[in-house]
Amino acid sequence: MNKLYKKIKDKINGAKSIALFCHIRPDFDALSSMYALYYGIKKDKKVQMYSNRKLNNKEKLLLDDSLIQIGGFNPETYDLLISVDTPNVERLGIYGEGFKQHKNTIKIDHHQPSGEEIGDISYIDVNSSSCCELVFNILKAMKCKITPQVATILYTGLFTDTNSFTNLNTNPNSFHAAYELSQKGADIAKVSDIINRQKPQSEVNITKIFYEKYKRVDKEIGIITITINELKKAKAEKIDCDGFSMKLASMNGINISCSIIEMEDNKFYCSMRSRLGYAVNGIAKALGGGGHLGAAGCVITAKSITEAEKIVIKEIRKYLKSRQDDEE
Ligand SMILES: [Mn+2]
Repeated sequence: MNKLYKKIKDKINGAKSIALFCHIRPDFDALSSMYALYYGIKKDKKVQMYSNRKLNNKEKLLLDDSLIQIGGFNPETYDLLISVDTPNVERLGIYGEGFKQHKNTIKIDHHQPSGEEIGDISYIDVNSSSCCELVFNILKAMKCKITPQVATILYTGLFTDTNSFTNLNTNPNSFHAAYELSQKGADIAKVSDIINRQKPQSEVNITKIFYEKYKRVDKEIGIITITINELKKAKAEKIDCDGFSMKLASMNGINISCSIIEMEDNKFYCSMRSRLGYAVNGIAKALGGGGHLGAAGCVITAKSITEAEKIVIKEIRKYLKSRQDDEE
């Protein structure tokens, strides 16, 4: 067995009580990685999952929300802490400090390392299309039973982080994992149905605003800004806007796209996508965030959404200019 897998296996087997964490504003890959790990290892020990927010209605169709705890975490009551899909302390939100100070921690992630490192042991594979694939590898190495339920959960993270196997991060291992999970009884039809065919009305409402409002800058940059008022008008939340940067990047001629969603306190959540041959992780990093080559994000503090937009466009232009210079 791979040395790293063995180390992780020994740590997990040696612990009696384990707490699991994922990143703030979790996506399906983050939650699914945590849930699959939970089901895989809980057998003879106390395992508790923590998150910064409750599950939404869509997530509840695939994951049991009664198993997750929001807040109220005491690091001393656990022998081992494990983070999934999370590159740094900041992305752990309210759990960051406790995690950092704990003496026994593992990090399992597929993001480019950025910010303040976490984990005494790190299993990082930036070439993996989802964190769920890494958790799957660990569970296999530990000879944990992969039930159809766990296979379905792992498949959900893989399916969503590859955007239904269409993102640029999709690779032979993604399909191999999908094949294996399907063999282990993952309910592929159910996952497709929940992820792609059950758009809530709130998402439809805010998508209408998206199509009315999006714009192109310098022909090749796609931008959408969504204010708190627009979210309210559409009875929508940030999560309903999750596909916007991808929608922009799928438009002919757009090489870099960005959705800017207003949050509280002059903070703006910014999600970026790029076309093949272009990268957004450097742009996100320059703005204090991070991510993958073709999909990245950051949070910008600005006086207004217009100012946030200017900041992002400036950074995107800087990147496009440097890219041009490299070509010359
Ligand atoms: Mn992920």
